[in-house]
Amino acid sequence: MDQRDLDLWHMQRALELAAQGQGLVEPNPMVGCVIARGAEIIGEGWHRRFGGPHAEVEALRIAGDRAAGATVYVTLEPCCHHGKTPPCSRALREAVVARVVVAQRDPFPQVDGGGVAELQAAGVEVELGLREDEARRLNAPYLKLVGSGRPWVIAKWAMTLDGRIATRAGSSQWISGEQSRQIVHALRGRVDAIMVGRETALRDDPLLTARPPGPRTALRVVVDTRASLSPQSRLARTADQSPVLVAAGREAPEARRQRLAAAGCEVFVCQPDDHAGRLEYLLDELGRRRLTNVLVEGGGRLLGSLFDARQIDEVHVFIAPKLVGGASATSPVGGEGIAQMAEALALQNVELQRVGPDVYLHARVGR
Ligand code: AOF
Ligand code: ZN
Repeated sequence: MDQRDLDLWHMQRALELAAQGQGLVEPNPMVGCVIARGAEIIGEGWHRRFGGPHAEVEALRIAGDRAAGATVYVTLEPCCHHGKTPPCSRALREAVVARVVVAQRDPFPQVDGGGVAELQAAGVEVELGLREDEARRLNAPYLKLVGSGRPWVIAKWAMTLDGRIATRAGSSQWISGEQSRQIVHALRGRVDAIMVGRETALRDDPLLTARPPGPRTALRVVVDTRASLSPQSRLARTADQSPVLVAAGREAPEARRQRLAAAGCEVFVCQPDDHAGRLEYLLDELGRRRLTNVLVEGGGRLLGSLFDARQIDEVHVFIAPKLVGGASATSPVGGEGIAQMAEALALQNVELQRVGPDVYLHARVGR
């Protein structure tokens, strides 16, 4: 293996390590680190949980004195700020490593090139950009939050082969099979918020919790302009166990707001007068709270509004081999939609899988 292949190989390993932090580190990025002498790995680590040691520190601890003169592979630029832990750039300098290979720059304002600059100033050879696309894909939600102040929006739906999320009479349980629903629960267990529209909350009376629980407990959000969620709903009745936010509009009657607040829900008023404006206002607020991933579970109206506002970043779709027909049966994404096929949202990184009787497709929205 020549040096370039060796570099790619070790960075691949660092990316795999980083991915193990998913659901545990947010709103921090996932970061993995490998320390090597030639082909031999002498230390590795990853950022395991929010507030915990950074990947480089873990890997340096294992490598010990052998880190001197070694090459460090890290999926994100080493930090140079005093956060919850001392700067990694300093730890690397003190370990007198010879070379640091970085997949991508950290746009976090307190780092943003400073980590690389500090290492170079200390005479460490730095290479930036190896497997950068993969690193960016892995941390796309973190990058979006740091860059735009808004969370990464994941749309999820289950539909029949003829593209319906309910029959003409509104019956929707169940479309997908048991194994598909387990995947949804795993998704719920790693995101920061789970969002539905008012109609879905009313019709399905969902709990929106992960069963079994995952690494994090999501904030449950109902987009409910008139604050019409019933205090008797399963969401409101469990608000003391896991939080519920009702995203209302200014026109929501005061009595309803108070009733929901008394039931333990947080009522958040989205100020704008138009639906699209209110949604963006809500996403900004979720971003301010450092929520990184938001899972939107429908219904068609909410997903349509998000689609029209170009706010969907990723889709997870379960297609059941069933037909229900009916011109009035709901389809997954409503809203205005687009007129010309050439304007369709193009999906990238499409992954397909068979799950029990269903087909599971997930993909990113191209930008
Ligand atoms: C690294 N290695 O493994 C990670 C980094 O809250 P703190 O102190 O953990 O700092 C969070 C910031 O540190 C985060 O926003 C990102 O810029 C960087 N994360 N940096 O060198 C790591 N997790
Ligand atoms: Zn660090």
